[in-house]
Order: sequence, then structure tokens, then C-alpha cells
Amino acid sequence: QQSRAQSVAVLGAPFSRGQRRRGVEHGPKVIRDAGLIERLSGFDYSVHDFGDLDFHHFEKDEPYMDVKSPRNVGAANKMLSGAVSRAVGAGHTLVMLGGDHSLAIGSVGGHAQQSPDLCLIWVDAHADINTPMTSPSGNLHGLPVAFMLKELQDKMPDIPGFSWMKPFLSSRDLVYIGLRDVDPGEYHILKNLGIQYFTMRDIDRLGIQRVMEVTFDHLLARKQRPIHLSFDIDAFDPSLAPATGTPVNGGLTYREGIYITEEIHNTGLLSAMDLVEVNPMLGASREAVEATASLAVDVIASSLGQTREGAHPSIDVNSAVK
Ligand code: 6HN
Ligand code: MN
Ligand code: MN
Ligand code: MN
Repeated sequence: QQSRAQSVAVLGAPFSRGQRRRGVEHGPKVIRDAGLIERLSGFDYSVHDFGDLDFHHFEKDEPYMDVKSPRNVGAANKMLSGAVSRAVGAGHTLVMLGGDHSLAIGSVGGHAQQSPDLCLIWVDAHADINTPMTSPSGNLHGLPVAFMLKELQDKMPDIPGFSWMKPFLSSRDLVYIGLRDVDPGEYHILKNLGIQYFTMRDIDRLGIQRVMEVTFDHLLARKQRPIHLSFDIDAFDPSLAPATGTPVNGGLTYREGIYITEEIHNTGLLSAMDLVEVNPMLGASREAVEATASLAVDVIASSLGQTREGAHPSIDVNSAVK
């Protein structure tokens, strides 16, 4: 199948208050500096860089239960969801550069306003499906999926900053890939709701090719529909992606990560994606930061049609082979 992308929009979301380590707000800058826009040009779509959102900061933002910075996270996601909804509505395939993973609330939510039947592929070491009751940290980047799911509505209290949003996703429309650090409450939710997930052990057993086959069977067998890919860079092994806030050993290899995104591109159904949790203040060296950012560029480019066969869609074969 071929890509349906005609036009790609890149939107930066320099935001870090969904967790406690400063620096992840510089993710959009280092990913752009690693050559993202240049890498995306030359494909069979136009690229529009929408720049970075300018988030308002609320000084007074008391925790709710244990949940930190609810008003800042809520307002940032409200702004982001509007921007994503407009971009997708205008026909762009949207690339959101984080920022921390709490931003998926607004990104997937804004996408869902335009495409209510979307499905979600969540590539991450973590399930990010804690509720305020189960969260061990109170960090909102560990909760975004719980905000989205209709089935968890009665487990989510009225958190200040989030009155603008309603859950919009069913648990059967979600697949996780790469899990290896799941909190007890999260495990309970995954099992209770029967969510389809593939841990790193599942990838070891089945191989990444089979994992992608089952993923698409689960999400697309009944009908073809838009895909949202939410890619947390910490899905990769920390040896490949060291500059991130919550690294966990035993992650995806480079080839597994790229295979996931190639297969998603090949469906022709990718409609929006997030690339989150690149934190340039956490690499041990400049090289470590650059390696992480350049990996993020590879993930995005391959989601949008870069292939290892070296396809060059804009080259005229007849004139090139002489
Ligand atoms: N992320 N499960 C842990 C928590 O604090 O809830 C870690 C969450 C990490 C979130 O990596 O996007
Ligand atoms: Mn293509
Ligand atoms: Mn995450
Ligand atoms: Mn993670």
C-alpha cells in the first residue's frame, strides 16, 4: 500500500510539567537541530513547520491528590488539542514533537476530534495508564492513557485543568508495544480491560514482525481507519536513547523500532504521531544527546516513508537509469 500523506505538519510542544525533570521542553529544538525538516523534504509530500506552541504558565498550581501541576498540564493540552485538531482538519499528517508524554492527552484528543474512529499505537517502556489513585509518582506523564479511555471514566476524578476534555477512546482501539516497566495498578487495568499489549518479552518470543501483524489484525481487521502513533523515545534501549527521563534497560533495538514505524507507514493509514520524552539535559555527553535526537529523526522519517531500500519517490526512474 502507498502513503496517503500529501502534506506533513510539524508542531513543537516545549512542555515538561508532566514530570519532574527539567529539560524535556527542549526536545523540539534538538530534534529540529538533528535535521528533521531536511530529512522529511524530498518525499512525495510537502512539509510545513508550524513552529512551537507558546504555553501559558500558571504560577499557582497546587497538587490534586498526589497529581502534580494539573492546571499547567491541563491548559497546555487544551491548547495542543486545538492546534492538532486544526492541522489534521486542514488535511496535514501531524507530527507532534514533545515535550513529555502527558502531551498525548491533547495530541490524541485533538486528532480524535477530527477522526473519532482513530486507533492508537503506543510505543513505550511504560503503559502511562495510571489513575490518580494508582500513580506511584503523581507525574502526569504516567497518566495520559487513563484520561483517554471511556472505560476508565469512573476512575478519573475531576482534576483541575481538565474540565474541557472527555474520554474519547475505547480500550479495544489501543495497542502497546515495548512495555517493560508496568506499575501494579496499571497491570490490573491492562488485564481488567483486556487491552492488547506486547511487552519486550513478547517481542523476544514472537519477533517484531509477528507483533506488528497481530497489532494490525487487532486494530484494522474490522475496518481501515486512521492511526495515531504515540512514540516515547524510552521504548528504545537506553544504550540507543540515553537522553530521556525514565530509561529502562532491555528496550527495543534500532531495527525493531524502525521496523515498527516502517510497517505503520506501509498501512497508508498514519494520520498523526507524537515523538516525546527526548531530554537533552539528561545525556551524559553531547554525543549521547545527539544520538538520541538523531534516533528520534529516524523514527519520524521512517514513519513517514523513508525506507531502508532507499526508495526515492521523487526520482523519475526512466531518466535516472541511463
Ligand atoms: N513516560 N509509571 C511511572 C509513573 O510515574 O507513573 C513512569 C511513567 C513514565 C511516563 O515515560 O512517559
Ligand atoms: Mn510511501
Ligand atoms: Mn510514555
Ligand atoms: Mn516511557
